Amino acid sequence: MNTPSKSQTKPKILVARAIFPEALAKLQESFEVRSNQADQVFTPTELQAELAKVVGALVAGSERIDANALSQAKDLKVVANISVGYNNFDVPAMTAAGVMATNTPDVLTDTTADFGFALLMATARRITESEHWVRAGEWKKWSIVNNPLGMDIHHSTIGIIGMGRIGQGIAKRALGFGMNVIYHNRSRLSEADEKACAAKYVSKEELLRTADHVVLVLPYTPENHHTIAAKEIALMKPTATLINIARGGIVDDLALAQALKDKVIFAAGLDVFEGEPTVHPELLKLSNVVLAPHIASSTEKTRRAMVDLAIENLRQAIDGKKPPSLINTEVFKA
Ligand code: 8YV
Repeated sequence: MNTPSKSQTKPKILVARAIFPEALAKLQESFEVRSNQADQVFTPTELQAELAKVVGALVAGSERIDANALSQAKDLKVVANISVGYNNFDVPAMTAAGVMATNTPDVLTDTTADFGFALLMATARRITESEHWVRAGEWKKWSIVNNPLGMDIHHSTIGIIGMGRIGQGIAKRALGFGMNVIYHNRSRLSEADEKACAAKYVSKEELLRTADHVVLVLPYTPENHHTIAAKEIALMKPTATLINIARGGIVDDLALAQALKDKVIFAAGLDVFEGEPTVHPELLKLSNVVLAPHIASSTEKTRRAMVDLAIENLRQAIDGKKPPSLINTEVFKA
């Protein structure tokens, strides 16, 4: 960063959600920071007014960056997402406004793949349900056949929908459990990548029919809305589990709740929800679903790495350099 001299005024930036205090202090050395350490999510009107005052902003998935948010932002050069997924960005609107959009790929791949596996294990082996059983004093009812009986992970078939970096990370972990890996993706992987994951490409229908565990890791786009709804769940085995670490809206949560209630499938593990942080009340009533509050990337090390990468993107853009993870490359002019 070209640190401004004392006589120069520092560029103004917005940090729209609370970040680690040391990261904020570092930013304050180079920028005049409008921070939101109270972590109250801005309303669209507040966000629009905030963006009007700054040249750069650090945001998270809770901030929708669209034409409305950008309408007063005459000096804004960059919005850096602290997230790899960027369905909170209207990228064409950002490009039209000449605003660089950046995200945080790679730094969270392994942590998120670990979590996908953890959620799968918890769901298939009924770990949270078992904990409630213990806490409720039900253990005395233990018997060979009466305690929570789960589904096996090892040597079963895992079906991964969305085979990007995180999907491939999950596939590689599955190999350690002797699992058979099948996947479906917009485009087929290269032969080398398929080999590295020992993964077989199949249609979405075949995957749903044959997988013991279906894991969703695809990005949210309007075309992917309700990729998994009642019709798709009906194709799955009654012993199958469904894991969603992708985005809310990819699964029809009401249809899933109904299917779990009717035992159309065995169980589900969900880290993301339609309309989160609100969870569909029908899901909350069920014991055969493991619920997590969108924490797949949430380890201290990874969240710090995400914040650091987002800050690096912001700094480079404000300095007139190409940010390392620029999404709309056409906006950048050297
Ligand atoms: C973020 C995520 O924590 O990176 C992503 O796409 O879903 C999570 O890692 C979340 O989006 C907050 O911005």
